[in-house]
Amino acid sequence: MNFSSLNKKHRIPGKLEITSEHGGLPIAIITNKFAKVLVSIYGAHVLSYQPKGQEEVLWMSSQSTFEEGNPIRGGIPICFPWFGPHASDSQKPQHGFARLQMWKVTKTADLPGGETQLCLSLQQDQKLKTLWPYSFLAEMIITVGASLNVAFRCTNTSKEQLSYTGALHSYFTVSDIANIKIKGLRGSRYYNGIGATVPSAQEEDNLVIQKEENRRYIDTTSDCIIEDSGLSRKIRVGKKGSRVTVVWNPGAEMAKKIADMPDDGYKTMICVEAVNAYNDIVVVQPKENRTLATTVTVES
Ligand code: TA6
Repeated sequence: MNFSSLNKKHRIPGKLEITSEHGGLPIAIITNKFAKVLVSIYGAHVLSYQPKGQEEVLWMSSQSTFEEGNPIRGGIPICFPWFGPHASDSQKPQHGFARLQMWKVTKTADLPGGETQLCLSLQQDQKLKTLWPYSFLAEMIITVGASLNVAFRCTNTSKEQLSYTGALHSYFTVSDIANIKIKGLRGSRYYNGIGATVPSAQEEDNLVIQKEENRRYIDTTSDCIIEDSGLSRKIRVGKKGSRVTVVWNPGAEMAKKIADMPDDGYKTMICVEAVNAYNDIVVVQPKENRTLATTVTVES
């Protein structure tokens, strides 16, 4: 990776630099009047979001490897073109291949309101064709303003209809899992875990996390709010282009089995994910596109 030519083409003085951190992976550092955001070009993966004067919002594992070939544990991974294990071939990577690819920087912009934007892209090549036969253009548009907006757009560049599942699998940092309430899911039906086939309904206003949770809420487009009494803050997680929300915390036992997560890592993280899966599989006709986006805002 030639950092100096990438920088020459795309840097925005005082606002966006592309540098090498985290084991040599190219990282875009965005700093503006709103926030500081780090984005790994590998995986088109937002690593860190720190609004001005605030604590870090995203959780990142201290044991993440930051090596090509491995997914990054934390931040905002993109799952595409499938969510979870591949439906018929367990040899194919969990959550698809997009988070395991080096993306291309296509554009950076200093927007009129002072927001900073970074656009990345990924296209089919011979290697990816063996994993997924469709021709596509995937784009990640990251906008740093009063909120962090991450938009994933997939354009069908093949001659036939394509379909996929996916997610913006956001990890949020919390003071302690015991201090949080998640609002916004009351009345929604969810599959409780990967294998569940009959949905349960959430009666409570607040979801509290007391054990491993892997809830897959269907038919919901609402914002979720993570209320953290320990940090006296609320994180609002909005989304577009998704009717499924997943809330995941591995709990104590599962966390021990996740190689790139500290044993006690589960205590300070919660995933609230904007998902396309189950009854929300994306179908795209040739030359058309679909966008999945999440917006993260810190509220006091
Ligand atoms: O979205 C929740 C989930 O699908 C869980 O089942 C869990 O496996 C998690 O994602 C993390 O997956 P990963 O492949 O990143 O370890």
